[in-house]
Amino acid sequence: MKIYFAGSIRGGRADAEIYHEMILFLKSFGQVLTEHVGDTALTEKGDDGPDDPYIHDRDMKWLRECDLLIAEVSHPSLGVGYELGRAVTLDKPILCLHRPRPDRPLSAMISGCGKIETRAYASVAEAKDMIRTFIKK
Ligand code: 6IA
Repeated sequence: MKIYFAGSIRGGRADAEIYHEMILFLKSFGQVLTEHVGDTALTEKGDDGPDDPYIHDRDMKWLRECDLLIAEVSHPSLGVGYELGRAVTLDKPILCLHRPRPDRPLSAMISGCGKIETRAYASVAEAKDMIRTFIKK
C-alpha cells in the first residue's frame, strides 16, 4: 500500500514531531511516499532540497500513485490544503486529523467536504487508532 502523508512544511514546523510519530506508525501498513514531512531536522524554510517545480511535480506524481492520503491539519498549511483539493479531484480516500482549538476552527472547506473524512484527536495514541480504523475500512 502506498500512503501519502501531508503535513505543514513552509506553513510552520511546530507539529513536526507529531508527523514523525504518525509516519513511523503508517510505515507498519505500507510505503509512506512523503517520509520527509516527518523529518524533524527539516525547517519551515523547506528550501534546502530541489527547486519548487521539481517538488510540486514529484509530489503530484506521488499523489496520483498513492492508495490513500492522510493529512495532519492542526497547523494550517497552503501546501496541505492544495494537496487535499487535488486528492479530492483524484478521488483518493482521505483522512484529515486535527487537534481541535476553539479559537481556531478547522477550515470549512476541509470539514465541510463530503469526500474528506475529518477526525479530531487529543493524543497521538488516539490518532493512531483513527488511522488504523480508516486503513482497515
Ligand atoms: O505549504 P507547505 O510547505 O506547508 O506544504 C506542505 C506540503 O507540501 C507537504 O504535505 C508536502 O507534501 C508538500 N511539500 C512542501 N514543500 C515540500 C518539500 N520541500 N519537499 C517535499 N514536499 C513538500 C523540500 C524539502 C526537502 C528539503 C526535504
